[in-house]
Amino acid sequence: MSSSQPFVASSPISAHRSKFTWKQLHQLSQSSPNCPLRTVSHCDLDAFYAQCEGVRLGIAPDQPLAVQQWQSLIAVNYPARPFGVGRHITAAEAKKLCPELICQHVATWKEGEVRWAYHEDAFKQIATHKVSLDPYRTESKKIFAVIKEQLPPSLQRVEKAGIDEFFVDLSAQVHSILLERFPELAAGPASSDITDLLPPLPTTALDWSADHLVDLDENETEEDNPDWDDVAMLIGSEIMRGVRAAVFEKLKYTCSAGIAKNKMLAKLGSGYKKPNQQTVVRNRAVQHFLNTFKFTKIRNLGGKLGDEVVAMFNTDTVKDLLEVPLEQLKKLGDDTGIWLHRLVRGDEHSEVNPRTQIKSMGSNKAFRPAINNFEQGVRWLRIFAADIFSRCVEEGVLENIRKPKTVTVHHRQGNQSKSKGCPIPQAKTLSEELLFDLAKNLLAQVAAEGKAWPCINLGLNVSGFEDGVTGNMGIDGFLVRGEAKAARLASSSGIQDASPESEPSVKKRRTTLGIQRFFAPREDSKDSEQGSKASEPESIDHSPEDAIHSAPELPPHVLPPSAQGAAHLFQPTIDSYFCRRCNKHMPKEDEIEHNDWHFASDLSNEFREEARTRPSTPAQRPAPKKALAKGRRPTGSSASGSKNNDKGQKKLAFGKS
Ligand code: TTP
Ligand code: CA
Ligand code: CA
Repeated sequence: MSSSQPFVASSPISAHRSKFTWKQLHQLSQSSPNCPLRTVSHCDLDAFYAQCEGVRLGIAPDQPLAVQQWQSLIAVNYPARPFGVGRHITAAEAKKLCPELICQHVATWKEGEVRWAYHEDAFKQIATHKVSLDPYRTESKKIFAVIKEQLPPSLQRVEKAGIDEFFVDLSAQVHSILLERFPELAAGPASSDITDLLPPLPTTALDWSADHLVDLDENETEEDNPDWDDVAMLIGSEIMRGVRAAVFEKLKYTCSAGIAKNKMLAKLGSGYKKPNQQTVVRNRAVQHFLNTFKFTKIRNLGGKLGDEVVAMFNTDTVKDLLEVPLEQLKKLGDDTGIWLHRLVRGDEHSEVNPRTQIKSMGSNKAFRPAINNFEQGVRWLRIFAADIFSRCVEEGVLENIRKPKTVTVHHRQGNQSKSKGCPIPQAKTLSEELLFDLAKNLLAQVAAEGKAWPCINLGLNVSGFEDGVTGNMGIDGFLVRGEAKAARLASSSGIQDASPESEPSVKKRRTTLGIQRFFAPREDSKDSEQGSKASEPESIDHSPEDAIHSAPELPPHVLPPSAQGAAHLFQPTIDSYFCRRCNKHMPKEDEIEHNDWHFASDLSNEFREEARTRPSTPAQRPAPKKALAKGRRPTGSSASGSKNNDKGQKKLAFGKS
């Protein structure tokens, strides 16, 4: 991984003027997603879990190595791949193909224990152990830190996009290097007109030697004069070579990178040549590059949306889709059609979002054989609580830096999924015991509704992470008051609300799903037992007792559709969030706040409704529809459905070897 310094300021000047303006150069410094000089990278670790195990155990990098979960392989290093070893075969089959293969089992939590460990016989213990991905999360954090260290603090924009991948918007740094290297750019425009074109660029030394370059589009030739966007890409590529070298030097991990004008292309680029390589998709090569792909390989087109497009237009190639007129694509819905029309042309402008904070975390376990009673369930909840709590500690809950707001138990019996959630009391410091108690109560509610056993999947999730409570009485203050009360009620009494009532609402929502069902968060990892993902809306229906009189005030962009204009105008991007309740797209970063708004406003509405219908004396009040136990009042929450079941198990294939 050598770094090149290909620019000489005094080099001959090309006769051709640039097609870019000073204004666009300025946009580059602002990391504007619409800047035509934009430079984005995606970086993905090679055979990540396998590298983690290799480094941890001091195994030579050329030794074939796979990571095993029960009988399956979940990561295979590059030396093992030529033997035909891959995720599709079992550990036993792999050993036959490659007798020297080392199969390292992932760490596991043993039922009843509160620490994970590497257990020798773990592969036999599917019934009593659960997988821990902690070791990989820890390495992921180290890698993230090294990447950030490598980039100038004031110019960096890094987004963690999965356990082993990152987006970096290199624009601002590229801008600063351009100005350093090219005095003609540093000098600024001769006139005050920022729409003037940039000076021609030096023709020498676009030295791409260390990179894999994607061939140019048909009507472009290498002899065509390069422009400043090519230089921007080259500088971006140099930066990424440095970043990758640092990750290797400090942590001994190799990764591959893609450099392009947007996230979608950068991501396709990082998978294009692996391992330990980087691919530059120059702007003039975009269509040529994209034409080689099936569109189902593009992020967000690998799932249901991709299937639907294939079925509708009878093709899975980008090339064929280019022929489909926009009007036809709009059969998928106007927004989706426009989005797709742009996407297959490489036109995508989602931001690299440096908010890398975890918004939710979950711990769950699929049971084969199923578990059959409450006590067994509770033993697993103890592990889940320990697992989640230790991760919460890393998030800074003890220092009150960040705190989750909600805890939810997910339960599956046959093909019936149920989720029950309650607020986490914010007044107390979060503890493992508290999480466990809340979880146990929630499971008790599930059990009390009957038909809970045998259970084939149980999970615990905390969500709605927010920065520590401050003095402001915005939504935080509102929720703190509401939650404290709700949690008191939840822990002191059984919580009602049988799923038959909540099921229809989920069904109804399902039928109204539009593009959002295609954008369900997808965790990079296949392991369905754990993983943190971007937050998802929790369906929480609190009782009137929990309600507060008025909904909180929020900035206009998180107001519901009836009250806002901004979200209406928002164009969906590869990363946008779709609110299924408002039927609107909005920037991903508004998701949490927006859902908080719904949460708060639901509480408020229910309170008002309750106040309106409440009989004047207690004696006149109707009995709870379904009380869990004698003397207990319905107070809680319920939601059911399978929305949390997208475990992102689908493999992303990018034509790797
Ligand atoms: P990937 O980045 O998809 O794959 P990889 O890093 O193993 O290999 P590559 O060099 O092709 O990028 O996934 C990252 C980790 O996530 C992977 O090491 C293990 C886990 N994972 C699974 O457990 N199951 C899966 O199906 C996939 C795709 C990933
Ligand atoms: Ca990877
Ligand atoms: Ca990955």
